[in-house]
Amino acid sequence: MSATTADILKCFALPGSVVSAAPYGNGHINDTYRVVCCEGGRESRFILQKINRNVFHRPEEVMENITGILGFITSKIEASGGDPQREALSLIPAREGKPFVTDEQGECWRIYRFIDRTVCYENAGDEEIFRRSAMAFGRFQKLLANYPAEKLHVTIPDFHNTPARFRQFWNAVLEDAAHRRKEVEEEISFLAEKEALSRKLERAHREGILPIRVTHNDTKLNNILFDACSGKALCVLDLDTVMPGFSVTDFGDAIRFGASTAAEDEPDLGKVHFDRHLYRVYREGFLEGCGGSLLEGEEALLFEGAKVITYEQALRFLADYLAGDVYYKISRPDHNLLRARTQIRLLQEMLECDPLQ
Ligand code: ADP
Ligand code: GN1
Ligand code: MG
Repeated sequence: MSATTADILKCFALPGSVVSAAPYGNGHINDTYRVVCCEGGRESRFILQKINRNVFHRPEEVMENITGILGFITSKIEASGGDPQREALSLIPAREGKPFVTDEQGECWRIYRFIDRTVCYENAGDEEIFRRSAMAFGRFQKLLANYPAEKLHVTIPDFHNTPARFRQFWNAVLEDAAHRRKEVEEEISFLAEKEALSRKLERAHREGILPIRVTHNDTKLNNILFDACSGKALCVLDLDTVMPGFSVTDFGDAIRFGASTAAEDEPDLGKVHFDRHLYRVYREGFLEGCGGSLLEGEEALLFEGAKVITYEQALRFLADYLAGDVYYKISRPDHNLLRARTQIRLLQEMLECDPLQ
């Protein structure tokens, strides 16, 4: 445990003494640690996170959103006879009363209760797991349907504004800060050719087909915990990006990650395919989870959402590769390039099929 983590942990009223704090999970954004405490021979676990300030410029606004959302979700879970301690994240307040601590460097830290006896999946593999995650994300959206959206801070402006993402990508190409442009001309041309895709959802919104809702905005499978015993999709995690958005974007983000035959960073593109069966499984689960709350026009745009978000993610990964890996965590020099290539491969296959046929 580093001196910093030890000092931060002292700011929270944890039970007994801290036994360990070690890096945990596979998130690309925050620094996550699993903390083990011991009191009278009894162990309890927590998740300590340092919010990435490079990504979230106003972490206190992120925390304000999260406390509001968790309060809202918790009372709904209680009202329906559920167990909010397992079905929702719960924050441990700092000793001075706030739900987070800011250190001398201005870094913002928070602690969640670790939800025990759960599993987190990095890929779908089993279709039943994927179906359950779809229902959970659909339900999450339904649960927040009447959350006062005007209370939410926009934690990352233009987060899923794909035309803006295209402009950021193009700037990264022009700047070529890491001198990598020459290696990726083929990928750049493909993405530039498909620029029209970036405008599809915004246009549908302007035409009144796609309403703004409160959405999760980061619906990867590894942002859900499953009950280890029952297999139920138990708890939706990673609430940093809950903001007003489009339902089809939440749908699409889960598809590009989970309806793939390989990991997001698979180096062998021969293994990367868009899995139409998994797509159908997720679609069914998501619609069931939404419980009839989607409009006909939104339902018709679900596959469009998947294509647009896969395209957007390719833009984001490749832009970060060109910029010199300044946004996503990487564990090899070409990590963002590998990620961009899997998204391009998935998009190419999506563009050539109708998954409902
Ligand atoms: P990031 O924003 O970096 O993706 P997450 O909030 O998604 O961070 O957390 C990273 C990982 O930590 C998750 O994918 C999950 O495996 C694990 N995790 C997060 N919160 C909890 C929790 N309360 N209980 C158990 N595991 C958790
Ligand atoms: C990031 O935090 P994590 O790993 O769940 C990113 C998502 C991307 C995803 C790609 C705040 O999600 O938008 O889709 O990586 N989160 C943020 O794997 O940028
Ligand atoms: Mg995450």
